[in-house]
Amino acid sequence: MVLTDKNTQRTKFEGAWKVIRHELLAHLKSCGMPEEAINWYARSLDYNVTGGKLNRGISVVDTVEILKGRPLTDEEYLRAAVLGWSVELLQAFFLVTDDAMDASITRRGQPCWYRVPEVGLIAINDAAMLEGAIYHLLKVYFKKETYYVDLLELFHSVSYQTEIGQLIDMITAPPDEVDLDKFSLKRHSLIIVYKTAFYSFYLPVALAMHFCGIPTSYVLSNSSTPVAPYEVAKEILVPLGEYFQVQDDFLDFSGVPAQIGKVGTDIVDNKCSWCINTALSVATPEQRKILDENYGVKPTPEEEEMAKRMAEGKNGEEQGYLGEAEKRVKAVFEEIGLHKIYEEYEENSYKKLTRLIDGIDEGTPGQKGVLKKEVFVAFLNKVYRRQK
Ligand code: GPP
Ligand code: MG
Ligand code: MG
Ligand code: MG
Repeated sequence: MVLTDKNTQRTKFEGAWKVIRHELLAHLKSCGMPEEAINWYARSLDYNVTGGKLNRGISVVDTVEILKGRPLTDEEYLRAAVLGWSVELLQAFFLVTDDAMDASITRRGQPCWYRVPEVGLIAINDAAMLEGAIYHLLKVYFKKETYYVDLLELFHSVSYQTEIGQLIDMITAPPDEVDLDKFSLKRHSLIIVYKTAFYSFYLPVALAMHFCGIPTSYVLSNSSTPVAPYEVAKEILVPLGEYFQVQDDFLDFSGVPAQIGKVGTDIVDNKCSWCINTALSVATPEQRKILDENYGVKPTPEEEEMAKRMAEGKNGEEQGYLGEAEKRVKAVFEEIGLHKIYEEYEENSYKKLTRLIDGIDEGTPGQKGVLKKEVFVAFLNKVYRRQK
């Protein structure tokens, strides 16, 4: 039952993409661009925007429906979906560039865009165009709205926050200078709040709130103290986003490519991930020595070649090819019981987030135009115990 609902939702959301894709390509045509440019852009959009889980995008539409408390008209649905697809375009922009920066091999079960032979460095421009598409769509669909500037400002500030987060993610993981003393769970938390939480969690909900006309401050019918709903949303969605990125870090270690659609690179890339920080906090001196000697160690050229061949072959259900150093790090992660520690983390996060959500005041039952717990419950249930 729930599954059918989810599939129907996805199909409907993908239906809106057809309209949006057509709009973007028609715009290029109207600029007099040659056929080959239009075909290139179409291929980049098809390769990079669709095919993911679409959680962020669909959440915008879901949140709008919850806040309005009724099904949307066709026109409302399309406009809410434009905001949802704009989040997916932002995500595509980040992923194309992130994969190049992380030297990743596959994404969503296919080679990363920059690794497609005829693409290479053009991926940088393709990524910028994926971002540019957002602002074109906002102009076409929202220019006349009083909240147009709020949408622009939100996309700009959240993008900037994510880029700041990506910067600290990258510079905490220099490829030629592995120093595990530089890592800490505090640094990790700062990285993931900035690089993931704002754009993946706060952005979709804040967009939906603007779309529904929720003001920056209101007074509930059962109290005289003003509420700042965007701040309330942030206080829940930022820790929810942190939990989501810890899951991403854990899946990078524990997931197989067929499950997560990508080959994990955090160990080889010397990333300040939840896994290494947790391992460091409990490692014995012997285990610490193994981590010091093997974390962030690049595979040999032969190992790298094997890893790429395996990723592109039919071996998706397998673990993927691991270099010797990476294998040794993973063995320590297993030894310290990382799976068990993660399970406990996951249960504690769920409890903590549920408590935060329970603390939201919705005013008197049925009060319209205010934040609702259901927005956050729906989000939490989407990510709780996720396997991809
Ligand atoms: C996730 O990091 C964070 C992003 C994809 C944001 C990137 C931001 C930019 C400004 C480029 P990750 O590297 O762990 O993601 P994944 O595991 O999916 O590669
Ligand atoms: Mg990455
Ligand atoms: Mg990254
Ligand atoms: Mg990751």
